[in-house]
Amino acid sequence: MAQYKLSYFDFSGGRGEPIRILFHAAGIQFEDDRLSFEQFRQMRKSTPFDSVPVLRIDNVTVTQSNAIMRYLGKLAGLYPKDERQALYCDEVMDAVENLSFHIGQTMRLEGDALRAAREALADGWMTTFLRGLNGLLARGGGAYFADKRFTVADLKAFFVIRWVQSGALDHIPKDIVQKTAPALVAHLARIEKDPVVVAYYASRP
Ligand SMILES: N[C@@H](CCC(=O)N[C@@H](CS)C(=O)NCC(=O)O)C(=O)O
Repeated sequence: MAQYKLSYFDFSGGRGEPIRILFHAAGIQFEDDRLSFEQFRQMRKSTPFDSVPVLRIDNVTVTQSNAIMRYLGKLAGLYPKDERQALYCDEVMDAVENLSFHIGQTMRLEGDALRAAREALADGWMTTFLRGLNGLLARGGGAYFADKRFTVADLKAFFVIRWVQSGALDHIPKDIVQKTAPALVAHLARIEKDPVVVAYYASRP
């Protein structure tokens, strides 16, 4: 049996937490290597793309959160077998990754530069993204993005939408999701209560 080690920051969000949940859903044991920012600073140059998450499978290093999620989603039965539904799933995941990239570009800014960048993001690309994602949810039937059931796409969207509306991102209005894409707020509540998510947190100390 393969040995898995996932390296990511020690918090319940971002690109790493959905991967942890999928390991649990697939019933696969893994080493949960939770990094402090100092540990990340020391190890980042040894990663293929200067970033985490990094997954080690035996002695092989793999990156890219969406690719890892698809791999585990297939093992957990949470990725569509139907090609068209898989396409819808991938579309959501790539769009979310795009938003994460845009937010990431603002993370090291401070003061007026941070305010200007975040306000421009909120009024511009983030609003476009939220409208688009709202549309993809409607296309999926309103409850889930693809396959009329919980898939890796719902998990990917959940963590970034929760982050956006948490108020943790300075200068991003807390009500931006509610105002722009109310169906995504209902989606958050649905995914938070999904048995896959609930079972993972129930398994944690
Ligand atoms: N496309 C990559 C992006 C990875 C990425 O940017 N990860 C962030 C953390 S969530 C990171 O390591 N950032 C390093 C930095 O901002 O210095 C993926 O999906 O895994």
